[in-house]
Formats: sequence, structure tokens, C-alpha cells
Amino acid sequence: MRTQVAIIGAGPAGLLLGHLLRRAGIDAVVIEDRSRQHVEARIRAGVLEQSTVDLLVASGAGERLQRQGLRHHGIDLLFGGRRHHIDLSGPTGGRAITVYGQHEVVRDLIAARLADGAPLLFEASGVALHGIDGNAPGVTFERGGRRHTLHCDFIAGCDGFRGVSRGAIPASALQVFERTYPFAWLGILAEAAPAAQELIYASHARGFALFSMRSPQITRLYLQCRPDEDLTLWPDTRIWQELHARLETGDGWRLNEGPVLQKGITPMRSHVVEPMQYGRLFLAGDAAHIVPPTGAKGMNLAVADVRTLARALAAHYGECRDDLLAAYSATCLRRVWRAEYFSWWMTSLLHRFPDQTPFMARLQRAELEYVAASPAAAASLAENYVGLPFAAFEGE
Ligand code: RFL
Ligand code: PHB
Repeated sequence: MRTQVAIIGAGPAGLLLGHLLRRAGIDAVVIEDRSRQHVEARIRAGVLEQSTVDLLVASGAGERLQRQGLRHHGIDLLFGGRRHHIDLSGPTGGRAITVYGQHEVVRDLIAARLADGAPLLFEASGVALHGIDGNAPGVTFERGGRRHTLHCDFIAGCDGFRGVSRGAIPASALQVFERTYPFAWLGILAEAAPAAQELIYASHARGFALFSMRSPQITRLYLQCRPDEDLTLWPDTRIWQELHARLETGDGWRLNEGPVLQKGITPMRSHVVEPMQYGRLFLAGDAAHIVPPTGAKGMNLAVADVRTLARALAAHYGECRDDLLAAYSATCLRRVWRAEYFSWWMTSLLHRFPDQTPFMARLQRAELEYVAASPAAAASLAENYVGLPFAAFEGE
């Protein structure tokens, strides 16, 4: 087998890269170790930045997103027993976020790829990368009981935080930046109509909580919990009790309850590797960087990476120009570090830290009050939350 670009991983990064390359007339094969059913059912992110939506729509994969996505022009911050509305669109020239599940984006991109008749190989196990520091790289894997070799010009490592691509780069060639937070999120998906219009980020003495949604019938909720939390200690009644305690105030607003469809624990960490390229291998998305989910940036960063990579590959094949490929890592990392900062800031602002001193608690409260009261501080939150335009990091 031979292709121009071998893409490892059919998450948002790998699938969107395949889609953008196809539109640029570049051949790619997407290799995924899980089943189609598994990747289409994986519940993860829900908030798409304005630029992410614009790119998906412009690429022809945004039709259902435009019909079903829930456009939001604000978020609520809840602290000190009161809700404070943060306007996202006013200070950002009308930009907004769209709530649309990551698995829906994945479904749309899979449907587009299959409709194009483009290669997408699920259930490929034992994926290994070869020759990334030479001119003839390749990927080997097992599928349907046979071992296969895919020869290519470039490899895109889009296989997430636990994939194999990053590990194919010699450790001596990578610098790792990491921070692990002393808490996790317990998330549920509930069959209950969202009781509020906007997302609610709550800083509460019992810990952080987040109210979000997926559709007019489905609510998505998270609770700060211990990093080693045992889910069996959290029957649904305890989860609802805790959510009521952290998200409701004295103003009469009530959270709607409903059957819990899914339950899980998400660790919180920041992690970046530099550079995001080694020879013919380019890392994109979670394979190269992780943010804690508080800023809702992970999937949006994955999208920004593959847009940059697709444009660089188009310049290579279309114009025999390699300057964009050479600049890939530096271009992506400018945006990555802005998102790392914002995600760390949102996380630090809203969570209870186990070793939090009264002094730190007062500083946190002062910052929350500043964001809620100052148009300048709120505008900074809004600008980062809706996402800076692609051009802001590309020198265009
Ligand atoms: P993915 O989605 O992990 O996809 C990687 C794919 O690679 C496959 N794979 C392999 N394939 C072949 N061979 C191997 N050896 C392989 N190893 C792995 C995997 O099966 C998978 O299909 O990475 P990608 O594409 O980089 O996308 C990144 C996003 O998934 C991630 O950043 C977001 O989900 C993070 N995130 C959020 N991001 C946002 O932008 N907005 C949000 O609101 C948001 N909320 C969240 C989140 C992540 C969460 N969790 C569960 C971590 C909320 C949560 C709770
Ligand atoms: C979600 O809806 O899953 C979600 C929303 C906002 C976040 C993280 C996750 O910051």
C-alpha cells in the first residue's frame, strides 16, 4: 500500500486532517485502532470555538453542525452564591461558541470520508511507525488477520495522548512540559432538559461544578472530585445531591434531573511536547498537547493544528514550498501555549485546591470579582473562550 500522508488516529484531528487533505487533492489513509462504533460513541468535548465552526462549515462538513449546534453568546460564572453573566459576543465583534458534541463532529467527518470513498481503516492493531528520520517512512499494522505496510511521504500522528506516535520520536529530541492537578472531574450525561440557557461554571466551597448540555433533551454535568476517585462510591443520588449543592443558589433556579446515560472520571493535566515534528512525523492534537478541560480548548487546538498541517502539506505538494512545513511546530505552539495559559488560569480560578491557604482563597475570590465587574477583564476571558482567530498566530 502507498499513500501521500499516513494519518494515525480517527479522532477529530485525524479525521479533519484527512478531510482537508482530500479537499486539497492530497491522498491519505486514516488508520484507527478502535471500531467505528466505539469512536462514534465516545463522549468528550462539547464546546466549539468560532474559528472551529467556520472551518468545519467552509470545508463542507458543517451542515448538521449548523442545523443542530447550539450557539451561545455568553456563559455564567457562579461564586459567592450569585450568578454573574459574561458576555462573549459583545467584546469579540460578534464571535460566539457552539455547543455540539465531539462525537457528532466525528460522525460527520466519518460520513464525509466514507461518502468520498476515501480510505479509513478501523480496527487496525499493532500500529508501528518506521523510517521517520529518512525519506521513505512507513506504517505497519495488523488488520483482518494480516500484517500490512503502508508506505508514505509523511506521517501525521493524530492518535491522542495515549497513542504510539509521540513515542516513536527519540526522547532526547523532545522537551516535555507537564503539570498534574490535584483533582479530577466526575462527568455525567443525563437525559434531562437543560434548565439554563448558558453554561454555568461554578466555584463553590465544596469544589468546582460545571453545567453544560448537548441538546434540548440532554444535560452534561461535571463535578470536581479527587484524582483517585472511586466511581462506585458515587451512586446517582449522591451525584445529583452534590450537583444541586454546588450549582443552585437561593434564587429558585433548579437543576433538572433525569436518567444518567453515562458516567466517567477525567484526570486534569497540562502537557506539551516540543517540537511537534521529528523528520517526516508531524504530531497534532492530544498526541502533542493536553489541557485541563476547564477552558474547553482541547478539541479546538486539535482543529487548529491540522488546519496548519493541511495548509503546509498543500504548499509542499502544490507549490514545492516547504517553509510552512518547517514552521509547523512553531506556528502551532504559539496557539498551544496561549491555550495552555488560559486553561491553567480558568482551572486555577474555579477549583478548590486541597492545599489552598486562606490567602490563596482570598486571591481567587478577588480575581473572580474582578472578572465579573470589569469589562476589560471579562473581555479578556471572552476573547480567549470564543478563541482567537487562526491568523492571530500565523503572522498573516
Ligand atoms: P483523540 O480524540 O484522543 O483521538 C485519537 C484517536 O487515535 C486513536 N488511537 C490510535 N489509532 C491507531 N493506533 C494507535 N496506536 C492508536 N492510539 C490511539 C484513538 O482511538 C482515537 O480515535 O485525539 P484528537 O483527535 O487529538 O482530539 C483531541 C480531543 O479529543 C480532546 O482534546 C478533547 O476531547 C478535549 N476536551 C475538550 N476539548 C474542547 O475543545 N472543548 C471541550 O469542551 C472539551 N471538553 C475534553 C472535554 C476532554 C474530556 N475528556 C474526556 C478527556 C471534556 C472532557 C471530559
Ligand atoms: C462539555 O460540555 O463537555 C464541556 C463544556 C465546557 C468545558 C468542558 C466541557 O469547559
